[in-house]
Amino acid sequence: MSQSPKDMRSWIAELEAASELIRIDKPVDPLTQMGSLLYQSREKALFFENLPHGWRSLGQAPANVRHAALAFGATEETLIPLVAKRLGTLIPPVMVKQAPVQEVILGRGEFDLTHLPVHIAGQLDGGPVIGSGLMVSKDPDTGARNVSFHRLQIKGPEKSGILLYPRHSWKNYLKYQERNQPMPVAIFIGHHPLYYVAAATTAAYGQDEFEIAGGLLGAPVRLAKCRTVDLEVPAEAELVLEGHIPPHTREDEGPFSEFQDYYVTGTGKNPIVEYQCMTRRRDAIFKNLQNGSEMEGCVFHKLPMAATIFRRLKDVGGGPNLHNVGMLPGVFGVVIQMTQRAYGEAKNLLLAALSSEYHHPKVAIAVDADVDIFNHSEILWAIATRVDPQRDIVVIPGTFNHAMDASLPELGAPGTPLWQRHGSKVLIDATIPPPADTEARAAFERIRPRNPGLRLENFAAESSLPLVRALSPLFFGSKLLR
Ligand SMILES: Cc1cc2nc3c(=O)[nH]c(=O)nc-3n(C[C@H](O)[C@H](O)[C@H](O)COP(=O)(O)O)c2cc1C
Ligand SMILES: [Mn+2]
Repeated sequence: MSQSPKDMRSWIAELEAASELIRIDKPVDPLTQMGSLLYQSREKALFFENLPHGWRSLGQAPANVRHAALAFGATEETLIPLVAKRLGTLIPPVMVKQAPVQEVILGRGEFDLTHLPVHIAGQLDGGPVIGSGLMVSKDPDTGARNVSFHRLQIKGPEKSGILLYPRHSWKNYLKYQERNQPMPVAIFIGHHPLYYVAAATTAAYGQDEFEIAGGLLGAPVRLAKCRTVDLEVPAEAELVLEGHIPPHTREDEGPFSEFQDYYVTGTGKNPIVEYQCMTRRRDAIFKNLQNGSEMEGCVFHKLPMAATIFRRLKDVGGGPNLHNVGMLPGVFGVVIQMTQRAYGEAKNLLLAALSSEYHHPKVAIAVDADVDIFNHSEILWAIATRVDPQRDIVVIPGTFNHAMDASLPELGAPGTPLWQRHGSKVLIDATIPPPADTEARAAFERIRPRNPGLRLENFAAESSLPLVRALSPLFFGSKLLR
């Protein structure tokens, strides 16, 4: 283990060593070109080396679950149980005096947000949006810290819009607004992905996400005091914006390429951020983060959500036989992989999964251990072949749903305390009878070939071997053959 703390530079090196990083040395225009390149790169991270104003930037890192597993030293299958376990450990941060992120300190008039390589992701986006900013704010009553993601639409050299979804930072903001005071904020950009996972974790109100980050990292987060606000930021971040969100001010914000793969939700009259200071490393690297279904933003949405729900479910009914939890594309669906101990147990877990820290889950599906939850056609197969709709599908009407679910009726508007969607939820139990009921379970025994260990390449003609080898991950990737 190296002594130096994990940061975005160690992450870039790790990606490159794993052949997961593509360097781009040709000039790229963030406003017209970068979004398209990020959108295409679902397999590899991109490192832009030639951006306007001399900037370099990292994007699509993690591009997928394989990259996320690399960041945690896990595999696709062990990732969620491992993160769930680490979420149970909180390590308080430590304060440091020397902070690389404060090598350069720029006051009002000395920095210009429009010179950052902030990109426009989608065709209908309202403008360039910082998607990689993690905002630190405090509860003015208790001083408790909160760290969370917020889209920041650039509106001028020292000003951005902000979407404050009704959760912890919004709650903090409403307290400041009540007092007619601006909310001081510090936004850090560019760090190791475990910081991003911690920021995307919704825990109890008042829980400092830097303690969560410490638990995920297995080491305390190193914090430095900000220069113009009474807040702390990670010393090894790449860049920090210090500012405040004025009370009552609302301006047009959005549309923006969002996590469900739509533009419109959240668009409206939203608060703004005014910045008075930028600090950064001398050779700071920017971080671009693109949203959209199954883009980098979704990896950060889904990973802590699945792990948090896993943590809740593992104790439902005194310890079920829970194997894994996965989120579906668009983030409103959750899949529980479990083996029921008794009839009806899956429904109990499904109810719990629909009512967690997170607003997103609307569709909850339970499947057995023999269903590969990383293969969505397997999940659809289980629904089609293991579900008696009148018995196994339950719709719960009149629930509180995620305010950015376009399929449900919207109440209130973004930027107001009434903003929500009032809709419904559905649970689908696609598990099979418990192992104790051997006879009933036997009807669902899956087909396996005789001699599953045989390998096609040992039988194919010499001339066909290259073809067989090229396709072998497809032939032998099936978990049923293992
Ligand atoms: C990629 C990504 C983008 C997000 N963008 C926003 C956003 O623009 N506004 C917002 O309020 N929450 C956004 N979130 C959600 C929250 O930051 C996140 O879920 C976090 O848990 C909320 O923290 P809090 O509950 O401590 O306030 C985003 C999450 C991710 C993963
Ligand atoms: Mn929080």
